[in-house]
Amino acid sequence: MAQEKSVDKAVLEVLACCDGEVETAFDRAEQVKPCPIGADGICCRICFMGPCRLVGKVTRGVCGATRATVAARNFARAVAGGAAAHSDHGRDLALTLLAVAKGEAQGYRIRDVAKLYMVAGYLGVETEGRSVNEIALDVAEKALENFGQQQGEVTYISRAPHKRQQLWRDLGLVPRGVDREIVEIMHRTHMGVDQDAEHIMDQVLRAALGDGWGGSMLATDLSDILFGTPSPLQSQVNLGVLKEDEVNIIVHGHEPTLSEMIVAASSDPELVAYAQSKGAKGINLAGICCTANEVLMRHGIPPAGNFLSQELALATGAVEAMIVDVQCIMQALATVAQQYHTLLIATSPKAKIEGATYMEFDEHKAYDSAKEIVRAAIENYPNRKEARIPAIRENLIAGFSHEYIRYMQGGLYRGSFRPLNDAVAAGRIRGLAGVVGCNNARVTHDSGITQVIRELIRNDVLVVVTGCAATGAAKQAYLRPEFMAEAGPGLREVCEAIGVPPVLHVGSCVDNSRILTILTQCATEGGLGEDIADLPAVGICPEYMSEKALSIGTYCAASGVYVLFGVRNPVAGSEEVVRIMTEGWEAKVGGKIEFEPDIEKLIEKALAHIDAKRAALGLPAYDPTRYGESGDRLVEQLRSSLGEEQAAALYSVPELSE
Ligand code: SF4
Ligand code: MSK
Repeated sequence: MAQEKSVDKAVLEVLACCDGEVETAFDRAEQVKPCPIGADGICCRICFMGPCRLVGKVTRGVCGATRATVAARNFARAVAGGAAAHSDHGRDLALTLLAVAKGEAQGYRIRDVAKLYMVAGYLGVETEGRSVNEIALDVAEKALENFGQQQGEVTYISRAPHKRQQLWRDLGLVPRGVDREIVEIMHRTHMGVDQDAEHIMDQVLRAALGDGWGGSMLATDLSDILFGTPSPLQSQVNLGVLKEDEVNIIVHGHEPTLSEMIVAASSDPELVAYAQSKGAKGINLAGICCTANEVLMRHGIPPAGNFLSQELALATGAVEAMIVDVQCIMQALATVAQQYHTLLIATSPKAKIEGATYMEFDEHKAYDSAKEIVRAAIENYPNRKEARIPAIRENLIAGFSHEYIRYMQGGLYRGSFRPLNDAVAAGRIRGLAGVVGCNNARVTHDSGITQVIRELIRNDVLVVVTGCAATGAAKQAYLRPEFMAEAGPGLREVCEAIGVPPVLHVGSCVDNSRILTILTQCATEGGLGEDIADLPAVGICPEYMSEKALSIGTYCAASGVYVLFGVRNPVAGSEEVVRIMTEGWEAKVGGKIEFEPDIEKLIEKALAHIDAKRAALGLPAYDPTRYGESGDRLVEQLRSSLGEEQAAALYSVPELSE
């Protein structure tokens, strides 16, 4: 039974250990049955004549709304929620950059000046003869304008391939301002406004584009400017990164503004000495969810787990403080924390949590706030009782920003996407896939994520990962270079030549915007068409749970990508909306969204799409026997001469010291 809950051994160990002692999302998923009408998207509760449940013979609500209108409105509001979350995150980073530029943000500085110049170029900010702070101030203000702008175009639309920009303009899909499109969804889906499902879904495309090419892309860029653009580094993952003899602090949520300061404070000599005075050997920092990805990508701080591990981390009894900000924080955490000694510290003025200790994080005195929070964690160390940390952790390599992916294909002066495009064109790499998104307690934890990645790699598909999917992959050792031994022969050759794993961790959920940049660079490099929709590429979200995942899927589809979701179809109750998102969007924008809960079928569909795109480009059909001479030979020779274990050791990441 427990076996079906997760494929993560550490999760299973803690679940077995705390069975009957603590209630988790795994238990509640069994107790709370989803309402099938709501799950299919055909329950309308937009006005108070409802809720109207359009099932069986009931095809219209009290106002006459059809299933298509209701399903489209429900989907639209979910995307608006997701786009708002990403975009508010981006806005907060712009406000932090503004405060840094004015010298009002204690502890922060501009870490990547080269990226600041690049972003200034995108935003039309003059750089000649100006100081870094003057440029940063204008960049922050231009970024903020993109959120509140009422007319015109979100600036980063100009970073898409020309053909795509033109298509969006012709279709009237270019977002005017990030916030405006979200507000317009809320207005249009109010009772008695937009009643045409396709017209509602057009606005969904426009608002989601404002997320992907607006809020999220700005969030990524501004984070890189403030905290550094990631490049490859080693770390570890899973609950075994918690330490018996140190003060364990977990950062959980999304925005790097807070976690960056916690990283700095946790190595402050004064606080380390304070931890030692309480009997601990030091301060050990780990992450959960996307905050984990932010601090992993830039500092190598290990993720303790992904979304469904959050309660279990506390159930180890070894966590002195879990520091949370916004998004994906389960309300049950406060109850779990109270069962152990953990201090759950809420920090965002946007997110008060009943049962948590509230310590507001003020970016204007960020370092002082962070030190105060870390001090509270240290003071809790003597309260720890029994710790049950599973001895399970895995090594990984992360930090593949799109800048680094370009750099690794030719260095600083000759970096390009030419080698990748050539490998795809020749059939050495069959295609490209982004495997992203959450965990969902309705399906076996990490199972869909790992099955999809494993099969794609075996079929010579290069995979990039973000969010909780990246953590799920890392826990199964997929982010180690030796995982290339599992790859198909052609992909293995490429990974050996460049020296990278076949699964590249590109960041957090907002960093799905890095995938848009990678796809744009592949599309404009030459040899694979001239638009994102021409590429043999797919986006897959096997275990989605959040509204943000729907926004990400929608902006990818609007950008020309075939997107497959696992779990279940949230608009299944309306054939018309299903048709709009599939054939309709494919004809209109070249991308589409399909929901396929059967993971084997999902993989088949992904590979069939990649092959169809290869054929449309006139590329040779994928042939797994054609390549792999160098890679195969090397690995096979090593295996036969040294034995499996020693051969694997040659590819392995050296063990990290404690
Ligand atoms: Fe029912 Fe129409 Fe009101 Fe929706 S908007 S709850 S369908 S009456
Ligand atoms: S944290 S949005 S569960 S990926 Fe970004 Fe993970 Fe999904 Fe939250």
